[in-house]
Amino acid sequence: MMMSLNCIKEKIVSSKNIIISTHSAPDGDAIGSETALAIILKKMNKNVVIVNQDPTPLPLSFLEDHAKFNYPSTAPKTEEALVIIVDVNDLSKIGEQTKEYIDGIKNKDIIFISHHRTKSVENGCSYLINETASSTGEIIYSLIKEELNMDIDIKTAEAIYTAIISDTKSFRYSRTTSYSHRIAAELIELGIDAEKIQSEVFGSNSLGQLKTLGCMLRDIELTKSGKVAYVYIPYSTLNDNEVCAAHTKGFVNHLLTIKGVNIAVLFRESPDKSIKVSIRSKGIHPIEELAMDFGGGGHKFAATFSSTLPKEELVKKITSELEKLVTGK
Ligand SMILES: [Mn+2]
Repeated sequence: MMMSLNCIKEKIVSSKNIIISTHSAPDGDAIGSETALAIILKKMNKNVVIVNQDPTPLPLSFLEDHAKFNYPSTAPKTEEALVIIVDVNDLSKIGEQTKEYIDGIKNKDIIFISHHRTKSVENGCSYLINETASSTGEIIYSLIKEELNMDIDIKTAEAIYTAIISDTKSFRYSRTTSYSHRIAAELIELGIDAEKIQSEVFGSNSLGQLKTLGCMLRDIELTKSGKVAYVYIPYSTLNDNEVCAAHTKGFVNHLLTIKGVNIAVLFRESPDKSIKVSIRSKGIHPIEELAMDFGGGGHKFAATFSSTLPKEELVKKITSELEKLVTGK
């Protein structure tokens, strides 16, 4: 069932216990949205518990002062709750143990709040999906301001700002709108230190991360047209530099900065030998369908999937599909 912001408000008002969760390997939009929502719901005297499968990534650890993050094993159990899952719309993406934790709540309503397109809807779950929002943080802002009529304090403002800059890469991506900028302007007027948050989110690389990035940059290739850039990162590169997969997030965007390139693809080998494929498009050629054909998805111009095809076959298949797309041949 699709749901409006107003219906979510009613659910929140009539619930005492609220569980907040998000996708595994959470990013800035996920953690920022959870944090902002948790602060506001606490102010509304709700019992709020955030339950995440995975730890908060290091660059976002400053938000751990703003809200408490629990794992499924340590989160207090409850018999009855409203479950709000942000930045994702699929129970299979919140992590096995988190799903078990939620399954264990006897009486519950589950609401997904996200800006990711829904492929399927689950029975008994409600969805608020706004595909035009730059980030889930933007939807949370609307919920807080327009429906809950709550004031945004500094900590909430920092969390929302983190969510928006994370998903727009500091207002650079195509889904950034005047609304995104207006929200940011308001948050800055509230007194957040935007520069500090920017450097927390984007300036917290480890040495290993930069070395991994260096290896990747060295190996970039272009297709014949020069419009598709791609690169393969073997698992050994991550392992040698003591870097986990989450730390390569955003690497693919470097490929898009090559002049003339319209589509970038990062192939990253996982420990189990499968290959995670991240595709980014500058906003001319939609690539979501291709990712969906391989069982993945995302947004029109940014999508991912995993494949167990052998490396050579997969790279050839994807780059030639994309080459066809950009050359129209
Ligand atoms: Mn997001």
